[in-house]
Parts: sequence; structure tokens; C-alpha cells
Amino acid sequence: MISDNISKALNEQITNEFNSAYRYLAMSAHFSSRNLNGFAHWFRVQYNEERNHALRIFDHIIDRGGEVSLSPVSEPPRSWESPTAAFSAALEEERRIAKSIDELMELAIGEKDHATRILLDWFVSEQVEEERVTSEIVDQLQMVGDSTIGLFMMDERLMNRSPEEADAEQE
Ligand code: OFO
Repeated sequence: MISDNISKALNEQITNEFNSAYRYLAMSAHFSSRNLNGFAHWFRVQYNEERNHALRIFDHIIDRGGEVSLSPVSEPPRSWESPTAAFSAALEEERRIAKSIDELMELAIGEKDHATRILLDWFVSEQVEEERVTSEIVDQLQMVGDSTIGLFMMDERLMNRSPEEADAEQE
């Protein structure tokens, strides 16, 4: 059985994950409307990942006999002034989520909730990976600067992100 404290914190994390998902979906729409389809695709896959993160926590609460209580998500921005600005915002988002996962982990350790701690182990590693990948793209976009050719090359590269990545993580 899950404690009320942990259940409340996990429910908040579900909202955080859906907020990230919604933000990335907005970024996908933004890039689609500018025909930067590789960028749009990358954020669509990222949207799916975040949705799956939320569902992973959702399932954990249910499996432990807790109560899922969904909150509203916030309205995301509709546009970003450049690809670098969008990816920098994504990096900021990932750092914020990493911090909330760390806080959750401290709570689970404090309450000796080992099942939640094991669930969160996965999220801690996932955040390391997400921050690494996002920060790498920010750096590359900064190197590309105002080069249109560089931007199209990035767009092509981001199109290669596998849509299956997110699904595989749910297994
Ligand atoms: Fe859910 O990992 Fe990104 O935010």
C-alpha cells in the first residue's frame, strides 16, 4: 500500500510529465508549421516519451492500491523564436523534471518505500539521458548559428529519431 504523501507527490509528477508532453507537442506543431519536419518529428517522439512517463507512474499508483487524481495541465507557449530557443526551453524543462524526480526519490527513501524507489531509479537514469541528448542538440544548434544549410542538416538528422524508442521504454 502506498502512503498518502507518496501518492500525492506521484500524482503531481504525473501532471509534470503531462505538462512536459504538452509543451513538446506544442513545439512539434510550431516546427511543422514552419516545414522543419525533422524538428517536428523529434518533438513528437519526445511528446510520446513524456506521455509514457506519466503512464508509468499512473500504473505504479494503481498497482500499489493508491488513487490516481489527475490535475489540469498548463497552456504551453505557441511559438519559439528559433530552434535554439525551443531546445534551450526543452533543456530547462528536463532540468526541472530531474529536480522533481530527485525530490521524489528523497521522499521515497525517507518513507522506506522501496517499490517507489525502484520505480524512480529508472527515472533518474532516464533524466541523465534526456538532459545529455537535449544539451547536445542545444550545443550543435549554437554551432550551426545562422547557417541555413546547417539548419537543414540538423532537420534531417532529427528526422532519424526512432518513433519506437518511446514505446520500447514502456516494456
Ligand atoms: Fe519525463 O522526462 Fe523529460 O521531462
